[in-house]
Amino acid sequence: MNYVEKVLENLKNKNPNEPEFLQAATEILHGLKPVFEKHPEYEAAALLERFVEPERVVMFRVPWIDDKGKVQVNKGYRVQYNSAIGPYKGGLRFHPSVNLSIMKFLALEQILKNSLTSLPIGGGKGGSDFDPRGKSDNEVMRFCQSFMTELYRHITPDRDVPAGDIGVGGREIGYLFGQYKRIVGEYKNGVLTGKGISYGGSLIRPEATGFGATYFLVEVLKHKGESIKGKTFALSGFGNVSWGAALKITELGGKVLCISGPDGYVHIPNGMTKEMIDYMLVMRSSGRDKVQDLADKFAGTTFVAGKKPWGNVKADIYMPCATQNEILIADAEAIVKMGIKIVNEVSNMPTTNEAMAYLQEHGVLVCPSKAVNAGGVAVSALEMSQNSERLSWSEEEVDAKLKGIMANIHAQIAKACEEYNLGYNLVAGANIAGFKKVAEAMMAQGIV
Ligand code: 2IT
Repeated sequence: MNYVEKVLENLKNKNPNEPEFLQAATEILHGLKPVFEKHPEYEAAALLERFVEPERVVMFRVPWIDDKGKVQVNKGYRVQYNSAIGPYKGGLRFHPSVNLSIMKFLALEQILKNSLTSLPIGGGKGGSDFDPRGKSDNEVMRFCQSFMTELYRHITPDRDVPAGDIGVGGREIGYLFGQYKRIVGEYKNGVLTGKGISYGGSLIRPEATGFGATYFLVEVLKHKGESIKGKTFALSGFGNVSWGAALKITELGGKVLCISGPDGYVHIPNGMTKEMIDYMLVMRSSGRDKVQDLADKFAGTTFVAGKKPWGNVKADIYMPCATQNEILIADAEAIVKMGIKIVNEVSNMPTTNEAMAYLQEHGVLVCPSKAVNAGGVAVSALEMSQNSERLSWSEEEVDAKLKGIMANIHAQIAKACEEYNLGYNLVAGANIAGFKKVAEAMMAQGIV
């Protein structure tokens, strides 16, 4: 058995109840095989054994009192996975599905994603199984305050810098920051990113993940001698990420033919208008979590209950923007059958390993999420820079930097593909390009 397979076997034996974590680890480690063939010194330093083991995992109780006066208890997590190239950096997810496996998969992906941005940020992730759906503003505030009352002792602007993810947006970051400031008694706004503009947030951070995903796609299309203008898109989700993507795609002359939610998808045959895209924010902040609201409000749209867009909406490019494992093997088969040529993954790990293999074997170009969605965390790192120098940059400045970062990620991946003879396999190239810098930093820093 080769080195990578040995480490993977051991990982499976030691973490048998963590399917999402093992899925991400398998995908990444298989992609890294050529690196270890080229660098036998990595095996001697047990680099991979150290890379897959988180530096630290914090799990804690989050007690809070709901509006009826009843005591509620949730689980809280922070996975501080790898700090070889910078302080731990990654979002907080509040969703009932959150467990240790999901936290570890997200944190592991985040290490390579953050490395790809070329900015000095390590990998981390956190969150809670708290369900924000149907909660009042006061309940969300009390929950966030309790969550931070434990988390604060594990984070500082130089140690670990959380941000948002599913279920954590500007409102939650505000409450979390308020409580952090109150406990430590100092104004350290670099401890969280995704803040409001009035207290140290960065312009373009809300748009960054969706804009970055579109800028990455622009590079991929350029490589093929094409552009976004006139192309049609099927998006899933209707949160912050798909909102930003819909905005930028539409601005660049593409047409967004659908978005989706847990209740089904909405087909928009003429493409989303600016009013519809703006309405996504209203739907999200309503806390209803129903995409049907869009079809109820706008004529010329159709709500399809209980279905995903994949294989049902014909478009040039598919962009999953909802959550992990939204493209299963049956969806992959439907995608191939429909003749879809590009899947631009935006949500973290939207495709199962089986579905990914099927898509690639059948000639679908998959742009991997750890590269495609890196614009979000990249602008978070730019927010940290602005906080450090106590200045705010203009919208144009941040957007130009984001574009440059996404183009650079594409260039790094293309270079890794060339170096390792991978053709234009962006999935394999992204793993290798992201890992390279982390591996070099870990080797330089000794056995830690
Ligand atoms: O998955 C992600 O990259 C995020 N949720 C953003 C993380 C961040 O620190 O901005």
